[in-house]
Amino acid sequence: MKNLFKVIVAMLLSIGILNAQALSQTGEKNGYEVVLTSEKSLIVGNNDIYAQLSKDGNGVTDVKVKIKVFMPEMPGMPYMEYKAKAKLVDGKYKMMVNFSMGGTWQYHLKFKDKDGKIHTVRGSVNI
Ligand SMILES: [Cu+2]
Repeated sequence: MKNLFKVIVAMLLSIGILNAQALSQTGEKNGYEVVLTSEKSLIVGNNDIYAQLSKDGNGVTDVKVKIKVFMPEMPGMPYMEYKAKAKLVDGKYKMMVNFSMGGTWQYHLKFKDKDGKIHTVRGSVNI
């Protein structure tokens, strides 16, 4: 019984640590503010990532958003990438991103405004 209690405490602690590593990044491009988040920590495999856009303090929901994540070629490992299109859900752009391995992934978050102009926010995440 005591051991079971220890296991449960250890699990709760690890969940807390994982949650603490949820994605939270901000970017800025051409007057647009971009906030990139995840509810859970990023993992190897499928992840739901959310992008919230605003301009002059107002939410922007009339653009098309997509993301490309990629890892450069490394010794013994080819270039890897994954692309996803976002869907607008409750004012946030939601996209499913698959990271095929751990490590540092670069991302290009692109969004096309109603004038057809494409804006790109660049960054990186660690898995
Ligand atoms: Cu790699």
